[in-house]
Amino acid sequence: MQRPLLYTYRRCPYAMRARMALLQAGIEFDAHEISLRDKPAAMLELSPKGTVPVMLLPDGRVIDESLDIMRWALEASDEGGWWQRAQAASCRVLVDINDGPFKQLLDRYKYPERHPSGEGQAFHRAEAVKCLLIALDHALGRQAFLGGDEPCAADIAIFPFVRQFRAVDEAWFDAQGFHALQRWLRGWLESELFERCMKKPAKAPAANPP
Ligand SMILES: N[C@@H](CCC(=O)N[C@@H](CS)C(=O)NCC(=O)O)C(=O)O
Repeated sequence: MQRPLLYTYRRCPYAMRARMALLQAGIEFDAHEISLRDKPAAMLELSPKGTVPVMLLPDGRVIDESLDIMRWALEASDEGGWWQRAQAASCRVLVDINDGPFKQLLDRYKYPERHPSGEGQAFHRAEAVKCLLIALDHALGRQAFLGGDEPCAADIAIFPFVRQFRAVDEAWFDAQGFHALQRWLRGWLESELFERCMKKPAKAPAANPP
């Protein structure tokens, strides 16, 4: 095996951030798109916890946390300083909030039917705004990206989750007046990096065409 193999799921925000980091670092990799309902035995053998992304390196090492994959990719090739800028305390705090409380609230907002007891969808949406989105909007009102004037790993670590949050109710999100956050989100949605990360793998030609 010459290239890393990434077990991935196209719409998973954790897998998106890993793919974006690999692409940004210019690392060629093979992607194995999985079904979350029917995970490949080979992937579970490498990482029994059963989450994507999982990356198998040519030397046999396995990395099965998205932030670790990002670090591995960007440390290997970080001419643009994407990993280094994301180590600022302000960026690390935002990524921690994103992966912790914000993700929990996002799940409750996105899948209210899975959390029938307790507070309702609007409550979790409002809490998610207080928990992360206001801080993001303030940070992005001062500078173009989370780590300064240039993009960094914190931007691509958080962007897929904000995208998912907006997708629950785009009209509501767009009416909230998060101008800086919306500008940043739009920039990433329209970026070449995101387009490449979402490209469906070309179907292999049939071995015996009809
Ligand atoms: N902490 C892990 C979380 C990854 C994760 O939870 N991925 C989800 C998909 S978005 C998953 O694989 N869930 C397992 C499942 O749905 O069975 C990481 O950062 O890589």
